[in-house]
Amino acid sequence: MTPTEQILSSKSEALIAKENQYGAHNYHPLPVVLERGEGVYVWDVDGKKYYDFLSAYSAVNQGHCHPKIIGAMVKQAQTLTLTSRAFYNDQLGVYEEYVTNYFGFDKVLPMNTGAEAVETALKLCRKWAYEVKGIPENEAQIIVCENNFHGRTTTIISFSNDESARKSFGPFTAGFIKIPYDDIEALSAVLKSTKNIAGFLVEPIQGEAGVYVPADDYLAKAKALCAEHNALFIADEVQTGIARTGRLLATCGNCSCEKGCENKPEVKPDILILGKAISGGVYPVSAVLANNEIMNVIKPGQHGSTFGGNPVAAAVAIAALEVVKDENLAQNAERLGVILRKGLNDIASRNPLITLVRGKGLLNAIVINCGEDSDLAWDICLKFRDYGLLAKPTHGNKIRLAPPLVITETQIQECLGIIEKALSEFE
Ligand code: IF1
Repeated sequence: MTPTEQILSSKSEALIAKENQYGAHNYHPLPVVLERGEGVYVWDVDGKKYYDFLSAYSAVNQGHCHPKIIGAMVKQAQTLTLTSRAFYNDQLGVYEEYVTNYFGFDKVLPMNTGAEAVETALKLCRKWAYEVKGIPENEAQIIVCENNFHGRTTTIISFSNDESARKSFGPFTAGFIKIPYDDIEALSAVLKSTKNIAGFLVEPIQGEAGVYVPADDYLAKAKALCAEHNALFIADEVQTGIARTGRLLATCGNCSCEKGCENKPEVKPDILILGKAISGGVYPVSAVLANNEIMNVIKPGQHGSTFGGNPVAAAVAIAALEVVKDENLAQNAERLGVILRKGLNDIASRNPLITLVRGKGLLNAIVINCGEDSDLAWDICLKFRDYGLLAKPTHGNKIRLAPPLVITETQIQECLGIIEKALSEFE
């Protein structure tokens, strides 16, 4: 039985119709039209309040419209927004010093979107492979994992195995080798098979694939294997970074400190890719960090972007990263993630609809007892919506549950109540 759904207001319907008529149909949003966000809450155009359990795919870790980040944006936006990199500006160097010290790297290459940062990392890795490692020109191979998600550019979808992301977008970029995720033997075998491996690009947790958390020692072993074979360990922390998984970076191993990779050199990436919450979801900011022997292969005029490193991005990112430390968001995510997963497992013990709970920190997912092509997870998300919680299925039968990291334990308990109540209507 599909429970009756919340009726959309004429105001919502009209705005949805506008998007359908004038916007490309490249998304299938949940039928809710939002007009305001604050902290863990968003409101629709009719004033109904919701818990945001998607956090714009982990971009608003600091909560919607965080006053400190908004204040930094407004102040800089009223002063100087964009110079291009044809000239220096008074914000970029200050940000570059701040973010490289924050994560423990020599240099940063500032970009705007996550996909741009991934593309930048791939180019950097290839250039290092030819000019430092000595791989013959155009022979570089980069290892990636099956069921990866790194963005939607033509090169990135070239190494995706998601047919809906690839179909009719060829021809594709060569130079990538796919291996199973969380399989150290497979990585070792490819690294031994050829001297032309430039690097290994991996998500510390596969978000889009349904929040797959690898074995505890996977990343450390992968990093060690890459070092043994002089290949670069490239961590895509666009979604898992910035305190989302209960530590500043998911590649930090098991510490809940704020010092990032410095504390866990055995899993410190050679190239770190950040995006989304590096700006608190306020402005498109992404970043590629590396030490000099890698980053210095890029010379003037060899890479860049109009908005990359603009003054507003610089000011916003400093504020967003300060909030992460000032408000102990990594520790909060760690503590509340344990409480959330325990609560979800308790619900699963009473309701067979949840077959699995998985995640780390406040990046979690429940697997629903249905096929990947079933509409049940979607219908459950509609019912979550009716009861005041917004979430969305990923790959059919998994529902990602990822609230802003500023959420409180009381709010987590209230959301567990909403989740159980909604699920009970499908029993
Ligand atoms: C969509 C997914 C999440 C990312 C990782 C790079 C990027 C992303 C690990 C690219 C972006 C976004 C893209 C957005 C939905 C969302 C997403 F469902 F697509 F896969 F989060 F899991 N690396 N992820 O997760 O960053 O260019 O988007 O700034 O495309 O629908 P971007």
